[in-house]
Amino acid sequence: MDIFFVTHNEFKYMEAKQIAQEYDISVEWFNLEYQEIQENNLTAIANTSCLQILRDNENLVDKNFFLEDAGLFVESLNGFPGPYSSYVLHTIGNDGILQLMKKEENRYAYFKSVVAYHSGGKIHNFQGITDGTIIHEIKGDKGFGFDPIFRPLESEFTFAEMTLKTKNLYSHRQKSLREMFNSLTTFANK
Ligand code: ITT
Repeated sequence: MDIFFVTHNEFKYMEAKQIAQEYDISVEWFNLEYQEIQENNLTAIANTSCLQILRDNENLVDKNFFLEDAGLFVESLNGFPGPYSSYVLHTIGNDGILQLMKKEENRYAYFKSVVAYHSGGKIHNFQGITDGTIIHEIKGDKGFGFDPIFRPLESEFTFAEMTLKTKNLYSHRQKSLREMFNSLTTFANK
């Protein structure tokens, strides 16, 4: 089974490729940077992006493809940056988040991932959440985005201290992707 992952983020693609291998699914990278609408809901953002991509890329209409939208939700910041994660990363960055939380004792946060999978004119959603902690200083140099400040509850390491394979044991993205791959393989075997 061949499916395309529409993303401009190579790290995301590499994570997906590694997981897909376990399911005998081949994921190809469709490297495209697309505009995301501003919305409070990741599923609505992902689905709107999917429809826009279909409208603007005729060559994808008869293809099976997915995109994925993720966000970091910090409890003490009332869920900020959440759906605005890209903007916040590019503006105040990890240092800015740490600064905002300098005196904060409640360090709980979660990452959420929502997949929009297109096949035969229909869109299907899958999601995954990973609970964790915002640590006090940047740790690790692997991965991308907020990886150096986020430590999943089940680990003593941040995502940025983990190899891709280890991040794929804990991440929000591996959960949403596994949901999708499980459903694709179940469907294909029926
Ligand atoms: P595409 O939209 O092209 O897929 P992106 O990097 O913009 O790639 P998102 O919109 O899903 O991906 O991500 C929103 C922000 O959250 C972005 O700044 C990411 O760097 C960050 N982010 C998403 N997943 C992450 C992860 O697993 N670890 C750390 N940061 C992450």
